[in-house]
Amino acid sequence: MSEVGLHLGSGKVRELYALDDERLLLTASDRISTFDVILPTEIPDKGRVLTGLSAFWFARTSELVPNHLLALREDGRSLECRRLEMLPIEVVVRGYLAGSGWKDYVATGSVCGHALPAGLCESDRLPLALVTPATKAESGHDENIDAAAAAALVGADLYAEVERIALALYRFAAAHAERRGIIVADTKLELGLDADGTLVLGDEVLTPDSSRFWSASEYVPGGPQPSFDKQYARDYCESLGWDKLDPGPELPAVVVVGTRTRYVEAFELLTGIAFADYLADPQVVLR
Ligand code: PZK
Repeated sequence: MSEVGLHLGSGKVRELYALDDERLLLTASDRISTFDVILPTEIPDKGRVLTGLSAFWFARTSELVPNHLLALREDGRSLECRRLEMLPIEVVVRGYLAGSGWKDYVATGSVCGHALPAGLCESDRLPLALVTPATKAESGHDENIDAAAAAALVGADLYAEVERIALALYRFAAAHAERRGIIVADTKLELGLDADGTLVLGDEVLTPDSSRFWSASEYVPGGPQPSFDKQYARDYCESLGWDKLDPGPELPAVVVVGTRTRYVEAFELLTGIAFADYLADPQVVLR
C-alpha cells in the first residue's frame, strides 16, 4: 500500500489516493456505467484508454492552461497529479444541444441563462459554444446554474478566467477531434487552484466518460445521437428490458469486445497513436 498511499475517495469508475502532501494518484478502472449504473462486467483496458486520452490532452493543452499532471505511470491507468484546491463548481462546455442542455432548452428556451434562438433541434450544433456551470452534488445529480450563481460561488474574476480557459480548451479539442471524425458534443472540466493561486485544470480531460463523443460520419441532428463508445452496451442493456436499476446486467463477450473496440478506436482516432504502442509504452502520448 505504501506506493499508492491513503485512499481518499472513489468516483463511479475511478479511485483517488494521496501519495504525499502535494501529490495524488488518480487510477481509472475498467468498470463501465450505463444509465448511471455500474455494470458487473468490465471492459478490458477501458481505464487505460481513458487515462491515455487524458494524458494526451494534458500534454497538448499545457500552453493553453496549466494542468495537474505530474506523471503517467507505467501501468497506463494511473496519473500522478498535483494536489489542488478544487473549485466548488464543475464546468461543462457545450458545442451541441444534448443531454440536460437540450432538456433545459425545451423547457425554458435557454441553457444555464444563455438565451438561444428558437427552433433548435436536439443535437444541433450551437451558434457559439456555451460554458454551463453546475454545482457538485454530493449524491445524485449535479444541478445546472447560471454564470451569476457560479461567479457568486468562486468570485467574478476567477469565474471569468474559468470561462475563458474552458472555451479555449473546448475549441482546441473540438477542432482537433472533428478533423479526425469525432464530434465533441460537450465536455466536463474540473479546475482548481494551486498553492500560488493559479487556476489549474484537474481531474480527467476530454475522455469519453467526461464528454459526449459522436461519430461525425453518423451525425444526424433532430434526435439523440449514438454514443461513440457506449452505444453497443446501452443497446444490449435496453434489449433485455432492464429496469435501469442496480444491479445492471452482465454483458456477453461479443458486447464486451464490440465496446472495447470502440474505446480503442476513439483513442486511435483522437491521438493518431496505435493503442498497442500505448500498451507497450504509455509515455508515447506525452511526446
Ligand atoms: C480531486 N476529485 C474527484 C476523481 C475520485 C474523485 N488535483 C486534485 N487535487 C485535489 N483534489 C482533487 C484533484 C483532482 N483531480 C478530484 N476529488 C478531489 C475524483 C477521481 C476519483 F474518487
